[in-house]
Amino acid sequence: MFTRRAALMGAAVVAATPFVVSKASADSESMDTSGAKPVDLSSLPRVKQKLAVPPLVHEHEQIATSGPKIVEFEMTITEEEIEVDDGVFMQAMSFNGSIPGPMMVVHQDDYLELTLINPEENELQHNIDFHASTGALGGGGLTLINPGEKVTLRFRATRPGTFIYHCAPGGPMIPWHVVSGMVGAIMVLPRDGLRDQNDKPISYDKVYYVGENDFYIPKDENGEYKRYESAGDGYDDMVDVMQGLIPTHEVFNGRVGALTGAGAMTAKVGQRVLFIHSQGNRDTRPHIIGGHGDQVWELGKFNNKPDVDLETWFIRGGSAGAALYKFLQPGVYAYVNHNLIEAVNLGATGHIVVDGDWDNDLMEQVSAPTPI
Ligand SMILES: [Cu+2]
Repeated sequence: MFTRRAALMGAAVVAATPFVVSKASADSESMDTSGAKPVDLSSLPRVKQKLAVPPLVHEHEQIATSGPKIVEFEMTITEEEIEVDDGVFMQAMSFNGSIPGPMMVVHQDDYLELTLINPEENELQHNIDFHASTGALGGGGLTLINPGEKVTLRFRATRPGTFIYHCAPGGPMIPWHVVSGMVGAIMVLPRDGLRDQNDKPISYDKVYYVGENDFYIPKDENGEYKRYESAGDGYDDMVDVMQGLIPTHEVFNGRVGALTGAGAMTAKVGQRVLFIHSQGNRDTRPHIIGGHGDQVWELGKFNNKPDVDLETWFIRGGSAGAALYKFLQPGVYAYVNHNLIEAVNLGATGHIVVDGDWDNDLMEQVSAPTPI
């Protein structure tokens, strides 16, 4: 039968971007699991969870108060131009309209059930690869959808930790979609909550999700950043920049300065804040200037004991880590990628504004600057 889907899979989605489908062959990335035994989950409770826009994270229990359930999420894929820095634009792709995509939180042994929507007005095929899931390219082989389609995937969250998810529609589409913004993260909490280095229960007062992205925005012959009509229109130029492996921008939450000023993170002295940090493509090294990581799950996986008292931690490209810090002094803390060129010149800087009383025992200016 010649369906609309078959037409889209086999031919160009849009005449202007014929490379899109010819390189992202649906056949090689899709998987048929129709012969598998059915599983009966009808006895499990279902919860619909609304997502928050990063750096915020949706409401959740740290310790599960009931048994495993099916947690339903819905995300819509967007293809739209964003402003990465003042006057610098990129044809971005994103999960649910934010870069990074929203953080999803479940408990170990819950089932995460995602409905992914690719609206008619989009031009490209997309899917989702959950690093927290098992099989079928992390779900990528079961979720490839054309514009005008939606798909629902369910997986059991068997391993606790923070994990990224990203679009991976095949071949050279994979890095292109990822560096165009299609990365997010999930946190699978142990059912009885987090534990510190001594195996004692530990909790957080606040949680923030910082998603770091490397962008590769082409310039014209005069050195000015270029703008394009659509993502496909800028594809060839962007690949040229990508092949050099030097990003033009390295940003937190989609834009230079997204987490400063009105977008700054906040805390109070005495509060424990959990920072989840993801990077889908490139290594990075978060650091809180003037603070520490009290407990850091650098690899993001909660079955490993956290490291303690860290100054800087390492997030491998393709992973998400978690750092817990109890703020002890008020002030404006810079949260940076401690490759300082990337932090200051390329954009990877955020702020945490912390209220409270200064502690002279921890630090005091013994004498103010004065002429020698
Ligand atoms: Cu995509």
